[in-house]
Amino acid sequence: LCSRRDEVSLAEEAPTIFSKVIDKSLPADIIYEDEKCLAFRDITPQAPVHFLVIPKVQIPRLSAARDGDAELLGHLLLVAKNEAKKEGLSEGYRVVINDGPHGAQSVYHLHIHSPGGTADDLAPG
Ligand code: IU
Repeated sequence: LCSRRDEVSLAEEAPTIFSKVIDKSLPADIIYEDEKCLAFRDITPQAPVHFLVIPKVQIPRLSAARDGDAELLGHLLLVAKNEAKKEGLSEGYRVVINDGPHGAQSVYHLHIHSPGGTADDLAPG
């Protein structure tokens, strides 16, 4: 038996606040939605434009992703770049995934950060 349950702690597998964004029980500024994912504005933006792209299935963190998630992960990246274009980030932006305690991950539902704006806002860190 090899389920995701074997690979991550129960704490990490628990539903997060993002499950409530997905089921619409928590209001969020959703900028894109399809059958596989959602994009919404970060509640504490770190740049003039800062949105998150999340899968509707709860993969807790990137390190819990499996080979079978390849198509979904690629889809999330393409949604990030499509939304960045819609947001007018023609000069560029960052695409960031925080993984685990040493990666400063705070919400254990995989998410891609796409912050963008002026170069000053995008200093490394
Ligand atoms: P992290 O990569 O897990 O550290 O990022 C979590 C992000 O989720 C962080 O930027 C928060 O501001 C953001 N967020 C949110 O947009 N809405 C929420 O209700 C919560 C966190 I809780």
